[in-house]
Amino acid sequence: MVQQRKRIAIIGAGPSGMAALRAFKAAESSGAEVPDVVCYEKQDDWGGQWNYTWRTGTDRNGEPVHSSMYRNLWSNGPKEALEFAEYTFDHHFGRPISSYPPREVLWDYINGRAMESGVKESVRFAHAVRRVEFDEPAERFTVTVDDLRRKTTLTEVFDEIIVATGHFTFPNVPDFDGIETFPGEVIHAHEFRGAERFADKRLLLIGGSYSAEDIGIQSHKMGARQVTMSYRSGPQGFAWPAGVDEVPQVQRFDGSVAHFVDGQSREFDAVVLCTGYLHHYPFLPHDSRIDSPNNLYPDGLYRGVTWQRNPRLHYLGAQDQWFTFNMFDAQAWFVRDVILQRFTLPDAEARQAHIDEWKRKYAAVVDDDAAVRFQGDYIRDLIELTDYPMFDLDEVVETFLAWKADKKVDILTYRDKVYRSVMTGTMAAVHHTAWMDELDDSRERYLSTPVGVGAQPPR
Ligand code: FAD
Ligand code: NA7
Repeated sequence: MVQQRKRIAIIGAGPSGMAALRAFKAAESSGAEVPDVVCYEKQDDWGGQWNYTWRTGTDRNGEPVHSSMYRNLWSNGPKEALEFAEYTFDHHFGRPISSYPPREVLWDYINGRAMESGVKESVRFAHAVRRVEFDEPAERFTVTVDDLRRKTTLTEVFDEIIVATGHFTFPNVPDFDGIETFPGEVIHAHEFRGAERFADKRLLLIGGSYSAEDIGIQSHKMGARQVTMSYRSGPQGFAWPAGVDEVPQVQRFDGSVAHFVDGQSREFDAVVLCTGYLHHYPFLPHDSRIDSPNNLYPDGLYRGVTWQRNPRLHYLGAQDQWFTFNMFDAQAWFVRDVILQRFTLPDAEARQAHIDEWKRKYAAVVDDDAAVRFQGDYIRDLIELTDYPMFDLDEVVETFLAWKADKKVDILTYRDKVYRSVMTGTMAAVHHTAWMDELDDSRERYLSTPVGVGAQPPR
């Protein structure tokens, strides 16, 4: 009897889905027999967060706009901390580039690797996955997908599913007393596309994490009159420039005035909710969906990827992220090896014991430094089980810690700093223009040497 080739569906072609495509291709190139892999991506192109759209709300097909990118998005961590171990920045660009590239340049990098792998033909673009159902006796999934171009609905059957849809798409929108009386614009960071509109405005950002920080300094860069960030748990504590500061939680709004829990009040022109995102997987039945806050070890996933209740279902990139692209690689290689049966999954009890052990380790994480180390250890654990090239994770951790220290020194200039690649040993180039003075984020401008501009030392 002819054995049917296994069929695998990857849902989403952002960096996580692209890592999965690359992982299967790497196995195939080394002579392994690999399953039939189909990747569904609802956009017309891959790259997820790094594939920009100007649209907000819904896209031209009426689908929720993917992830939460903005025009002036620059990497908020050093590229040396996200570099792929088997496709380096030096290899892609042919020369050293700076440590904090803008969005288009990072898209170029991940696109370059995926193009080199020749995996585009496995992606069905403009295909939105609507439903995934598991037939228990047959041990197979039926996937219902809308072809958004042809306006048809298809169902296909798969043996295993890899969910790679990201978790920074569906905004967490809490309610605040009286916010309906605020006369100005109220948006969530998900809808933010550029800070130019906040020039000369008094802006309130609610939230105390990356989005508040970055949209705050972008707005300062673009000439906001005043930027106020309101935190719930604790201040971010950076040495903010004049015109930017932090206050505690909003208690209520009264028209354009926000009152804070410490008794002070301020008037604002616009509000951006930087209150994070929800894990939301509308195409999955509830018992297969991650239900977790944004953290480093969402519950229910063996080794952070394989759904405990049904180990034929896998998630990539479901964690909060210090490490990104190289973590997605480690996860993708591991999931691939589970699917190829190079790694034998232990029974449910042993898997649960492993989950519990890592949850205990995570519970002992007390600060950001420990969190970075925890994620480094998590990645090491995965890579040790696969043939993904091991890299010096301790050194990447040190890069993260240096990045955090740079941010403490000056939140406006940290992106001018340079780091050494852990993969190649190459020192990054100093960018031709300081980040605060750079108003053009294009790849073309980034890779050019503008006339009259020499490489400047970091400020
Ligand atoms: P995504 O990039 O979100 O990609 C998911 C893909 O799945 C999308 O293409 C989407 O269209 C597709 N999809 C979703 N649902 C369906 C469906 N039902 N059917 C078909 N396709 C579907 N990381 C860094 O390393 N550096 C940074 O500077 C950085 N900055 C960030 C800034 C912001 C504002 C945000 C939100 C994130 C940032 N990140 C950063 C983290 C970023 O999420 C990761 O770098 C990376 O993009 C995650 O990849 P992903 O593939 O898991 O998800
Ligand atoms: P995060 O990192 O998940 O942070 C969400 C923030 O929103 C965090 O500071 C929360 O406060 C805050 N929050 C959530 N609910 C509320 C309410 N009700 N009131 C006040 N504040 C609230 O999301 P980000 O968007 O900043 O970053 C996501 C990714 O984008 C990240 O990976 C970056 O690379 C870019 P808390 O601290 O929990 O008290």
